[in-house]
Amino acid sequence: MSAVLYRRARLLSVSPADSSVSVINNAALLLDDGVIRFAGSSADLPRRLTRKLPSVDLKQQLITPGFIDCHTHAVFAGNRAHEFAQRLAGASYVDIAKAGGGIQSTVRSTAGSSVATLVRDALPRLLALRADGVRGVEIKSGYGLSFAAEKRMLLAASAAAKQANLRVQRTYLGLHALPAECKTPRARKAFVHAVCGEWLPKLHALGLVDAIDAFLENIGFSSIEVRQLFDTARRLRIPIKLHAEQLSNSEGAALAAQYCALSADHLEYLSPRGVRAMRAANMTAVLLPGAFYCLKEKKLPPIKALRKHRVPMAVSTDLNPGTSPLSSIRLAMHMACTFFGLSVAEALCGVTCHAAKALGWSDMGQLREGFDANALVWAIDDPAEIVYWLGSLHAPVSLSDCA
Ligand code: DI6
Ligand code: FE
Repeated sequence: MSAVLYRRARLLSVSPADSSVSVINNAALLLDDGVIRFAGSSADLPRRLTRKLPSVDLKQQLITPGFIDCHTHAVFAGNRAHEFAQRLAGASYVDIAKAGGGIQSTVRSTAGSSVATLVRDALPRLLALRADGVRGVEIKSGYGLSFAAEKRMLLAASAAAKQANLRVQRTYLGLHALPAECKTPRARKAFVHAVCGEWLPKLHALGLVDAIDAFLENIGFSSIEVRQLFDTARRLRIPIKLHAEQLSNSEGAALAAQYCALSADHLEYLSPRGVRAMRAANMTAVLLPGAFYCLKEKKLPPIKALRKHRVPMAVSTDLNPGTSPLSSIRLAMHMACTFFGLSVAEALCGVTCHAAKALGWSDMGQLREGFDANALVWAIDDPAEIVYWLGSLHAPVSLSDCA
């Protein structure tokens, strides 16, 4: 790929330090080999950089960084439309899970699926995210629950993301649910031991694990169990994430902070202590309004406290077959604003610079020199329109497609 200069653009500049955004008018972008070499006001563009370069007139269109969906379970087989009907008839997520549905239902359809089937099923979801502006995605395993099936999920995550032309972080969600056959305390212990002592080191050695995650919850795993996973991850230097405080407060965010985790995610029941611990550990709070909405949750994540303590807030779809069958990052942003009270600027930072931080990616999510060049072009006037329109109207196009 050779260098191209894009002229007469309006650049969306996001500021991770204070979650603000601004627009640089009459700006230029110089891209070379997938990397931004210059982004800023045309007046500041060094002449020596642009000599003899092909250039494209963007006619003052708005350019933003490619979005990052930093929490998804996009690889799975089957769906849970029948549970949606049950929930409409009054059953709760926890009732359904206790009756063997929920995550177990997706495990039954996913665990026996081949990599090819998992890729085929995941691809349309990833392409839907891409059409909405996503250029980087995190994908979790967690519906396999055996070494072989989790391995297939992680392989499918790599392959599907590649086919959808998305950068990917593959997260081994080792402690998501207990296999149905583990009925005794002893079997439970053996499962946790296998995940932490055997499978994680083996999957890591195969180069399939970019991060790990667990579901710390009454209906999930205890802090003692989650600690075992975190201890192995720390020993292997694998970045840590946690589903924390989604349905109740277990002080999971504070536990994750002890391990300097990248993020704690969901957080509706996050305590003041959890907020302070996240700040002290420089963690990102990942907000998942799609799950909040589908579960008809009433408790809001403590946005004001997160803001006050300057904990960066990322926004993501949580794309999964149970609690958030949502494949639009823009709808997730809209919900984060309407339900959680985020500002437009916070929502835009939430899918760019803060989402990058939630994944430990230091070269994506901003239009800056040295950063990933996967930028988006929007046929809109006001950046607020990115969040405001509902549905597929005004979808962005890739900057690299503008010739
Ligand atoms: N929390 C969630 O929202 C997803 N996993 C989790 O730990 C839901 C997964 C599912 O219901 O299939
Ligand atoms: Fe999740």
